[in-house]
Amino acid sequence: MALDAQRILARCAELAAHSEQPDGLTRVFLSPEQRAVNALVLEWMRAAGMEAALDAIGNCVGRYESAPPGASALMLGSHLDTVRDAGRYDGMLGVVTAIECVAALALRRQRLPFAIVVVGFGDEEGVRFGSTLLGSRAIAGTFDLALLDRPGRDGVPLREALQSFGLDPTRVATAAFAPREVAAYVELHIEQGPVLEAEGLPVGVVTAINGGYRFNVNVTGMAGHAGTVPMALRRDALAGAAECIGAVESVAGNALDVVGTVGRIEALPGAMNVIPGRVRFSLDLRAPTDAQRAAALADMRTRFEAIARRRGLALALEPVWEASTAQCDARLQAQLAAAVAAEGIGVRHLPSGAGHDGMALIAIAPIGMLFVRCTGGISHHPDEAVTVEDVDAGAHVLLRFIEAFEATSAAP
Ligand code: HGY
Ligand code: MN
Ligand code: MN
Repeated sequence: MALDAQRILARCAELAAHSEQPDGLTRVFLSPEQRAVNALVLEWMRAAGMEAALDAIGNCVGRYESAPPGASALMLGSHLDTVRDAGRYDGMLGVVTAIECVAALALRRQRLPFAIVVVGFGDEEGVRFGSTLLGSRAIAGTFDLALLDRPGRDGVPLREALQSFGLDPTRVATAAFAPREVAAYVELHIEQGPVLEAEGLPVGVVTAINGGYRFNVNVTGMAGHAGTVPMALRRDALAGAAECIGAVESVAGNALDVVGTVGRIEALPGAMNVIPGRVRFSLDLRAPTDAQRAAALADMRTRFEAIARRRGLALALEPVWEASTAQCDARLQAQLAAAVAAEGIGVRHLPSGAGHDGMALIAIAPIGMLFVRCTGGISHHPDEAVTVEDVDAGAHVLLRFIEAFEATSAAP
């Protein structure tokens, strides 16, 4: 089958070298590092027999034509951007493995009755602009043009960042695929959790991608002199935020499978001898069902408001992003499970607590995901790791799935 797992790992290492930080991996949307990585990925796509180019929002898009030409496509891929201080497989493994599978088909001059489109999405993590899935939403035709005015963490609006990258913000809509063009979207990704390792399995079939909210929570009190304002007279925004963050942990901790995370906090004016008057912290809240997620949010909101009232603070939740739980198509799950079994591997179905581009692509096509075991379930961390044997198993399962793929329904 000419799949080369060592080459997959070497290419992930090559991509990891393009980082904005000298001592670790951070690669954000529309950065010079993304430009370098795009050039490599487009080159690998072409070498694998694909027509490849950047689309209007900076995704790498490669097409391996069907025979006869012009058929709808099985879309594969994952994202090329990373979180801060990231691992080198979250996203990249899926893109490089998909390219490796197409290269194996091309080597055999094998054409299929459907096209294969491989996408390296430019922004899934949302690190620079807060809102996530920007690349896959553009492909799905659900990109919110209002986001073009959203400033990134560096203050540069998305519109300007696209222009500086050499892209025309007025053409973002041209990146969209019509539902009839995409028979299914299937993504290989590291599990980013401990289940496969705990059960001694190299791969697993994903049942659903948990939905999520992202908010900025703005807390406003009264700045003041740290030495003169008595404790009972303070309206300390940071002390109030700290109590709210405790409420995030207790609400999520008491609700089955709900997870709540505060990943970032800013306190102003930020001097040691000034009582913080303003605080902004992030809230990432997820659950297996939309109902569980909404109930947890309502509980958190009630507790935040009670804390704010008691402390004389103003509090506002600023929505940044929301995505519903995305169910993986049952027929795609069955086809992936058949490929796993055909490779002599036990079949394990499991949900994804992490978000993925399939949450956007489900708008135009049925979605499926194949997880690859990662060491200790560690991810979003430099210690993220996979074994060459598991990468080899993932690639062989994916290629077997591709060769046996039967288009299921059209767009849901
Ligand atoms: O946050 C997530 O779940 C994904 O890594 N974007
Ligand atoms: Mn991630
Ligand atoms: Mn990912």
